[in-house]
Formats: sequence, C-alpha cells, structure tokens
Amino acid sequence: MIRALLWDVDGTLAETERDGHLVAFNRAFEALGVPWRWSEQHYGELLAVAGGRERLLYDMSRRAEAPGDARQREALAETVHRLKNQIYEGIVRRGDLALRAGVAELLSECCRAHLPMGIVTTTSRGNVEALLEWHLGSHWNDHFATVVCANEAPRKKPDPQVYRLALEALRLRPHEAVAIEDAPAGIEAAQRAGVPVIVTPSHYFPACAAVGALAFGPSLGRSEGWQPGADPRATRIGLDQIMRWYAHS
Ligand code: XBP
Repeated sequence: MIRALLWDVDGTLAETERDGHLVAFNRAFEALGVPWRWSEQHYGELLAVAGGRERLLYDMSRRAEAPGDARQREALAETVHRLKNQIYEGIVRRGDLALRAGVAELLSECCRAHLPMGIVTTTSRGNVEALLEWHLGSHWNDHFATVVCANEAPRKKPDPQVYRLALEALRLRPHEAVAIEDAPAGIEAAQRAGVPVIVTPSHYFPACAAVGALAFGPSLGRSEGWQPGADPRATRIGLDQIMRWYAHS
C-alpha cells in the first residue's frame, strides 16, 4: 500500500515556470531598471540551475551588463528575487496560473481516500502558499500532512534533502511514498531519496529521461501515452491506477 503521495510544485501542479516565474522575473527587471530580459528559451536553459536567486546569480556571472562586483550582484539578486516573488504571487492571485489537467481531481481523490499528501518543493514557501490558497482555499494546509519548501530544505533539488525531510515528517520509509515530478532535478532528488516517482514532464522538459520511474506519461489528465500503460477506459490517472503501478513495480 502507498502510505503518502508527495507532490512537487513548479511544473507539476501548474506550468509555473513559463507562465509565472519567467513573467515575474521580467517584470521585476523592468520595474527595477535592470537592463536585460529573459526569453522563454533562455529561461529554459537557466532552469538547469535550481532556485530563483541562484539562477539570477548564475545568469549575472555571464553578463557584461551585470555589476562586476560579487557583493553588488548578490544585493541585486536579492532585490530582484524578492520583487519577483511578490509579482509571482500577484499573477497567481489574479487566477492566471491554472492547475495542470488531472491535478485537482487527484488531489480531491486523495483527500476523499484519506491518503496523506505532502508538498515537496525547493521553491520559496510564499510561492507555494499563494498557489495552493488560490486553488484550494484558505484552509489548503489541512489537505497536506507535510509541506517542505526551500525554507526548510536549502539544498535544492537534485539534492534529496527535501524528500528526506518530508519522509521524516511523515515517519515513512522511502518506498512507502510515491512522488509526482516533472523535471530531471526533481526526479533525481526523489530517486536519490529512494522514493518511487511518477513523471509528467512539463513545458520545459518534454524529453526528460525517466529511467527507473514508476510511470511516465504526458499528463495526469489522460490515460493515453503512459508507460507502463494505464487503463484505457479511464479519463485520467486516478489513485487506483497509481496503486496498480505501485503493486506491479
Ligand atoms: C523549482 C525551482 C524554483 C523556482 C523558482 O523547484 O527551482 O527555483 O523556479 O522559485 P521545485 P524561487 O522543482 O522543487 O518546485 O524563486 O522561490 O526559487
């Protein structure tokens, strides 16, 4: 039996990178008079660096227009990142970040089945709170047995720290939980912690390799295109399907 379902946030619950963080970074650059903007493609490349602030610092280290002094770059990254997160929360609260297909249904199903769920992300807590409050209401926290974010797990994915902390909070052994992830860093973090992982690639990671995944498919909102195959009579991936994959693994 699976004893908990662990959700990644960015890219898994919603297309937050393309439609949220990227838009917010560019608005923050503009508001602060920073003389560059990130294209969708460039942001995709920068996603190799986990963490919004770390991503900014990495980009600045390769830009002639960025401050030459490391402390000035740190200060600028801090300021941009803070404003980016405020703008991101505004985007979420305007309803501009829909959940990916099948996510709301699976969340509800887990609640009805009293299957404990966890949030396991290395994004900032404020971003998670905004997204889940918008979609699940002010008592969103009641739906989750644990919520572990970058604030508690500073070693970002692919480091397994965030998964280990979640397992510790839930008092579970790794194979008693199942994770849902969308990107290579998250898959690696779950696997290094020993947690079986279901992969639904997001916009930026269409071809991410999912060697050793419990299941790999285009969307929780459909049963076609999954490996191993899902019940073709189902219209989405439900708990029964996840339990079947788990039992056969
Ligand atoms: C996603 C991230 C984050 C977000 C931006 O982590 O790498 O950095 O892109 O959020 P996960 P912050 O896959 O664990 O959800 O700006 O708060 O870092």
